[in-house]
Amino acid sequence: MKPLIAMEQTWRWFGPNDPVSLQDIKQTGATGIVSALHHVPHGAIWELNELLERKAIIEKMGLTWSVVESITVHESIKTRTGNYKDYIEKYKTSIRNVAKCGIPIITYNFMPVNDWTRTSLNYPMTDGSLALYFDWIDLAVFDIYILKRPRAETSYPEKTVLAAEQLFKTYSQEQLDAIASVVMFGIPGEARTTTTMMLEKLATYTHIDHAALQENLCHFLSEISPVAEECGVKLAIHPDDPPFPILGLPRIMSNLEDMEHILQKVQNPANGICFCTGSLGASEKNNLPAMVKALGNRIHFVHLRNTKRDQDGNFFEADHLGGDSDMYAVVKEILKIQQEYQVSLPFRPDHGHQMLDDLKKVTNPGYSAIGRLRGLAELRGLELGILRSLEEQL
Ligand code: DNO
Repeated sequence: MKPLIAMEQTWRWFGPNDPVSLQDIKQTGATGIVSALHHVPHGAIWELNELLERKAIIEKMGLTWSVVESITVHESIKTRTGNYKDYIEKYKTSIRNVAKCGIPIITYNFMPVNDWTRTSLNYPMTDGSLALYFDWIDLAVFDIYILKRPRAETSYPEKTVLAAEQLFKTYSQEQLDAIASVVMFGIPGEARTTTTMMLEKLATYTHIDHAALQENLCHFLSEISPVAEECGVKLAIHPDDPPFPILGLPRIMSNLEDMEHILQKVQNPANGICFCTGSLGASEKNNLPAMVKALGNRIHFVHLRNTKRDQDGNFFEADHLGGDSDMYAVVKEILKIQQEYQVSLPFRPDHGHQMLDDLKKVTNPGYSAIGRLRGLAELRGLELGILRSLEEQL
């Protein structure tokens, strides 16, 4: 009997400055690398020579550059203002250059202003490890008292506004600065933002609602999907993290409906999803195994991670097999899709706790080695168990 198709095990590497080296990654057992040219400013073309240079470094270690994550979408494209047409053309050139290197998948996101958002990067777990955490009251403190976004308090329930007012009074300037730098953290190796820059960017969305942002995304996709298809690259949009509106911004990639909307509007096989269980799982409304089933072969890349919510919607990043999402059921659905469509999807263990020796090191938040290694090891075992039992049923 032919063995069933397993997922491709990949690992995110932020490039030569990543404290986790390619040699370290070799020892995790991952074979694929997820990487990006983080030093290239948002909107600029990813030049072929730079891509080839990065690819050579990865291959020298016997690894494969399997996924590009991410080519950031310039804010002008998201707001469809200014030089957006130019930026779309540049994006197309970058896609073509990625294709020339033989990298088959590009991940990106369409989150306005900020990439992923948390309020703490070292939230203590009972076992002494540290996790990433999102707290509504701290977000409101940032929004109302640090950023001072006009009418920010109207974005929160009264209870949260009152709690934020109390909490703000107890915070030192140092603590406030820390919250601000966490909320605006962004991606390692990319330009940092300031509250002034953030306020300016937020203002550009004043007249962009959910429908308008959706339309801007569909326009962008209708332009780039044919290029991706022609050169054999699959696109994978990353969901909103967290999957609900924050800072008064519209969010358009937070649930199945959002995903089906773009797949339906831009019917091109290159147009697909990065299924991030950690992002989507932070909303109790999302039924992840059902989403995987519904999306089928439109899932092009997978991030496996778990979150644990409280009754107010705050959440911390849990162990990969812990938390609110049923990882067994999700992985099983993904494996079924793989057999149905005869594909092996790349997945990466997304984020991990800072733990053991990594607690003494400077690490990229969420991306220390040991926590992710624990996640990868557990997921690998889970996958093997599911595959074996599926094989037995045949
Ligand atoms: C966070 C990541 C995101 C993701 C981008 C994809 O750790 O999952 O930063 O890479 O949003 O575009």
